[in-house]
Amino acid sequence: MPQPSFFAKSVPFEQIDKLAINGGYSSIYATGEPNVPVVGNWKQRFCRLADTFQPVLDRVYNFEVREDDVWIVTLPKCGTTWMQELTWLVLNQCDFETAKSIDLTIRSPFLEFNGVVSNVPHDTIEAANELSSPRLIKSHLPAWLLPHQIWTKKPKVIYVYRNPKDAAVSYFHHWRGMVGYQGSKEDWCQSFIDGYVNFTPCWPHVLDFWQLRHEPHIFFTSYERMKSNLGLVITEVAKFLQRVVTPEQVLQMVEHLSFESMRENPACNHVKEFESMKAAAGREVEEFRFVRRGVVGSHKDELTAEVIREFDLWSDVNLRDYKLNMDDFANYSKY
Ligand code: PPS
Repeated sequence: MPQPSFFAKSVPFEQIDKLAINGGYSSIYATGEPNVPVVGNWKQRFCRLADTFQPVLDRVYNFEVREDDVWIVTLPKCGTTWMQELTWLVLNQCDFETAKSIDLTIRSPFLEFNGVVSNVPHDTIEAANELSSPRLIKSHLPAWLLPHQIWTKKPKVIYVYRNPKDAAVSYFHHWRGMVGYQGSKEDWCQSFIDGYVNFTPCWPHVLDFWQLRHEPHIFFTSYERMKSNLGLVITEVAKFLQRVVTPEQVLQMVEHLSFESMRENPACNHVKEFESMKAAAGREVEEFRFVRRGVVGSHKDELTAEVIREFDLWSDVNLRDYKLNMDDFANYSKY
């Protein structure tokens, strides 16, 4: 029997009772030293995940990577879908027709989705295995939980950062709409800060990719940059992937990728995932539009001053030793 690559320590129920819908959560640790450099002592690094992820993690870790894959890695709600659609178009000669007619989750699978929703027939790891090259694959896992071949075969990896206050607000709406969370926004934010929601803790996730940003196969950018100059980010992604996009195609993409267009585009609103989550939960959930608000700084009118202060303090504590602040991540450009 091969040794498992990870082990799980259960999170006591009292710590997650405000968050968990049902089932437990665990802190996942690596069994051996990861083959990618991580910030801090790898033995103390963990990632919090619902226990439904446990059957999926080794399958993900041992997933067969191809050199010409492109990976989109993010914390949840940081502009993943937006960047997936952008990158898919760059890789597929701006084939807008196919982009509109085939759900993005089919064109670009979410590798560990069966950890989020375990009792669905669609196996996203199998789907990713069967996809023809060049594949575009999404993951929210931290660097050291990703398929280990990423760090030897070195396919291109695009990492999108977003201000955690905005990401947490967006994640709250997602958790309510997609998963049926009934708790308060304040409890949700506290769980995010304390690192009890899937894929957290947040800052080590960001910092691992930040320290890799100069590697030729890593492209680090932000939701904030996409909002401030989408055309520029499109040309940078094309450069990174060594693909050609004409100025006219950039204009067409900017239109296709605008908030308004994507909001009205069923292929980009995770309709299939939403349906399978609803079916798996066997319950009604309130109307939820995935492409929701699309604003930089949305936390300002959605969080209280006290919660914002807590977030800022937490960021400061986590970034101080690295002499970094949130603008460093939001403004960074590889080129
Ligand atoms: S997920 O579930 O992790 O894959 O979510 P993710 O795609 O990372 O993030 C969803 C947020 O991205 C916003 N979004 C956009 N903003 C601006 N323009 C466009 N075209 C766009 N497409 C998606 C989406 O609205 C979510 O953010 P919030 O703040 O909730 O609006």
